[in-house]
Amino acid sequence: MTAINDPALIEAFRGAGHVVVLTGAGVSAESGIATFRDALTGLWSRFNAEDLATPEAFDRDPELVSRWYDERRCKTMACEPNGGHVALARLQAGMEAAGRKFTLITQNVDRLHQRAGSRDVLELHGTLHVWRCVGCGEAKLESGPAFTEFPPKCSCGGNRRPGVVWFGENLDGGVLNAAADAAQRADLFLTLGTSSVVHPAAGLIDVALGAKAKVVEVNLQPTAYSKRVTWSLRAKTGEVLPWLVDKALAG
Ligand code: BV8
Ligand code: ZN
Repeated sequence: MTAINDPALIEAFRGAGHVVVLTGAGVSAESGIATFRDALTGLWSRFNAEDLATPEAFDRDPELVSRWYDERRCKTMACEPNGGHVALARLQAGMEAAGRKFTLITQNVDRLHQRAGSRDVLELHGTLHVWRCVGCGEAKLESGPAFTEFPPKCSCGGNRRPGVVWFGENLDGGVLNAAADAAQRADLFLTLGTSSVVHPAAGLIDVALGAKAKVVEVNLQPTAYSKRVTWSLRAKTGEVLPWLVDKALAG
């Protein structure tokens, strides 16, 4: 545990030529979006996230799985970005205005970072807001109300699935390479609101550590990386990030 006002932490922010950020579901928690492992409440509580978030689950019961994802899509649209999302967008704008580099990598599928103003976000696990046909591959942004049929159908007759990466599916190679490249080049790497158990996303922290970046973790619970990072803060990202970004961008 490190006191948040460690001057070396603020110095690391101010001196970083390239800041890289990895976010997880904890960053969206203060917007009212259940974290991935708490996502199954109410009628979904009898399921385990990992059991629904697989291609096998969709093949077995496309109606059930598409209902869960469309419910999450609609819930996300009703939520707002929180102070943590806004702070990260401010950090990107401030660093890029000063000619410094910034990369945001997210495991989240809710697009709250983009709604807060973050640009060029690397979405490792895709998004709830794009659905594609398993038949012809047509992909479309879905920003309307809940679907009326489950699974939603494509004009070709194929079933449409959420544009997320399920367990057992490969991540988009281009996105993963860009994320690994950024982690390799980071002077300062922030890992925010993630239990750091899902791979290859969590492996990006190893890449940053291996490349001798300074690493800051902000997470309510300790993780397998908490003892290996430079600073590990047990705090809410929505509370800590606005303060940290103010300090980082001042002076
Ligand atoms: C793949 C989309 C090749 C769907 C998701 C190596 C080692 C071990 C396992 C593997 C490995 N390589 C591959 C695997 C298997 C698997 C995996 O990692 N399994 C885990 C469970 C062990 N990985 C894969 O299958 C990946 N594919 O590697 O392809 C391959 C191919 C075939 C066979 C093998 C390999 C694909 C993984 C992508 C899965 N899709 N999402 C959907 O969303 O439904 S992952 C899902 O988990 C979400 O995206 C989520 O973001 C992500 C990670 O979870 P977190 O974001 O960390 O969320 P979580 O709830 O866990 O934690 C939140 C944290 O926030 C908590 O610690 C909490 O304390 C904290 N918190 C809460 N509130 C706050 C807060 N912190 C701060 N402030 C707050 N306010
Ligand atoms: Zn189709």
